[in-house]
Amino acid sequence: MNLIKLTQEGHIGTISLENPQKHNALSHQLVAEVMDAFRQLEAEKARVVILRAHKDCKVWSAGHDIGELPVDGRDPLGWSDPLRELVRTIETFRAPVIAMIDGGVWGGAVEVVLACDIIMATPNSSFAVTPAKLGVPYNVSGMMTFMSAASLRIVKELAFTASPISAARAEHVGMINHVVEATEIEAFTLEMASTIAANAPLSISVMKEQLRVLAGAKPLTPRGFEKVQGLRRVVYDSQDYHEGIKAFKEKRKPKFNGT
Ligand code: LCV
Repeated sequence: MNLIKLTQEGHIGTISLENPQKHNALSHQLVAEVMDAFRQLEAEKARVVILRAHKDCKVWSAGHDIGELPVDGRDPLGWSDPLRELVRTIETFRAPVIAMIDGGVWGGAVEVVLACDIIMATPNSSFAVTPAKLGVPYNVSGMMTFMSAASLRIVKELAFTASPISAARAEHVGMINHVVEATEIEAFTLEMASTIAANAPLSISVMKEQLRVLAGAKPLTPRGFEKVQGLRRVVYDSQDYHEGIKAFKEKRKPKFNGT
């Protein structure tokens, strides 16, 4: 493991993203290491996991590794995409996962954070949902993660503007649990983790799974799902999708023309 750090103290595991050169972009390799860390913590019967990044990072995670987004007509966010696998790993991990945020969270990394059970952030943290900035057609379960975390109106503002919102605004709208000064956030998070770890793990585990199943119980007909998938294909086959990725790689603003 060289892109993350895994530590465990008693029943509390901590996974820290440690790839500042790439702003902790959620590459196949980084996600594979995080998922391996979760497997180890599962085996160690950890009762709480803290998911954080290295100290004093300006960017907690830059989201999906844009260099790994397919441009050959494949769904960029299909079932086996690393971002999708990481979100499912967090959601189904049998113990609570606490996201401890300091810095900017971008794109799919916002969904990873929202898939966590409890979120703390420092005042200078921000959250930007970026599909519209890149021309990416976000996927159905991903949109459900957002809908479970904020009101539809807030999700639409985040998705349509692709602009970052502050930790204070995110807390105000109930998207995150606490805003805590950078000097105190580690102790604050550890204290909450210790409280949870001292409670009954089986009871907490079943409540986490109940809430996941209930939150995901949405009426979506096969015809409705196939319609959405068809619309998404139009997007990831579009010139705009290719332009969004090309513009990022060429470090310039994209020029979208709606085709
Ligand atoms: C690969 C990167 C990345 C990156 N991938 O530093 O949600 S969806 O649908 O959009 C989904 C598909 C998704 O999650 O897409 C990714 C969404 N992420 C973003 O839009 C954030 C893209 N990154 C940035 O806007 C900037 O890097 C921020 C603002 C995060 C930091 O800006 P800063 O000026 O501090 P650089 O941009 O210079 O980045 C440093 C290096 O990290 C690479 C970037 O290409 C650069 O590499 P080089 O040094 O080789 O040029 N990098 C940053 N983000 N998501 N690589």
